[in-house]
Amino acid sequence: ESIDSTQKLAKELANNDAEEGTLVVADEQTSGRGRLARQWSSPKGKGVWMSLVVKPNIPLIQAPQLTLLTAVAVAQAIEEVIEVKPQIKWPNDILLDGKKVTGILTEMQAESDRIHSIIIGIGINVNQSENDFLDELREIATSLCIQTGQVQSREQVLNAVLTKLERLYEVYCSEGFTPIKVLWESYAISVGKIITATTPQQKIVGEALGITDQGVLLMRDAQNVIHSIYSADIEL
Ligand code: BT5
Repeated sequence: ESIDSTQKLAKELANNDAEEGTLVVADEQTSGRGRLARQWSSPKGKGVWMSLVVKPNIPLIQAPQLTLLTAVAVAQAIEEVIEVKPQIKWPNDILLDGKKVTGILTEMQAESDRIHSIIIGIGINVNQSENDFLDELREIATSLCIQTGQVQSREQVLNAVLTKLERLYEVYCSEGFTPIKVLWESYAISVGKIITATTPQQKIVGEALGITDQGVLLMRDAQNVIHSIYSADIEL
C-alpha cells in the first residue's frame, strides 16, 4: 500500500535471491527516486509505481539496453490503452504531448563482470489531474487521465505493461537487441533533431543520429565530430 521506494525493496529481494520476474508494486511511494538521486513524485492511488527484477544472461556493457527495451514496452502499453502513440526521449522518458508521463530507472547489481540482477523501475502517471502535480512539475508532467480526459484503470495499464515487457524480453533474450532497436526508433522523438546532451563531463549540442546496437546515443556536433553518449540528460 505504501512504501518508501519499490526500487529499494526490489533490490533487497534480489539480494536475497528473489526469482527473475519478482515484481514490487505500490499504491504510493513516500520517497520515489529518479536518476542521480532526484525525486519521483508518486502520490497515492494515482499511478503505477513498480520495480521488476530481471536476470538476463548478457555482458555488463549491454545492461542499458534494458532501459530502452522497457521504454518500448511502456510506450506500446500506453498506445494500446489510450490509443495515442507516445514518444520516447532517450534514454528513459516517455512523453505525451511533449510532457513526461513515465520515467524509467534501471539499476544493476553486478559482481565483477557478471550481472547478478537488474532492477527495472517504472513510474507511470495514470490518474493525476493537473492540480495533483506539484508546481514545479505542472509544466513538464502529464498523466493518462489528463491526456484522455478520462480516469484510466491502473490494473489495465499494469497488465498491458507486463504483457508487452514479457514479450519483448523474450524476443531480446533469443534474438538480441536488433529487433528492439527498430521498435525503439519508431517511437523516438529526438532522432534527426538538434539536441543538447548534458553528460557528467560536458554539454554537447548537435544532431541526434540514432542509437547503436548497444543502445548508445550518437550525436554529431557543429565540427562534425561524432559523440557516443552513454548517459546524459537531453533537452530538445
Ligand atoms: C526518472 O528519473 O525519470 C526515473 C523515475 C523512476 C520512477 C520509478 S517509480 C517505481 C520505482 N521506484 C522508485 O523509487 N523509482 C522507480 P529522471 O530521469 O532522473 O527524472 C526525474 C525528474 O522527473 C525529476 O527531477 C522531476 O523533474 C521529474 N518528475 C518527478 N516526478 C515526476 C512525475 N511523477 N511525473 C513526471 N515527471 C516527474
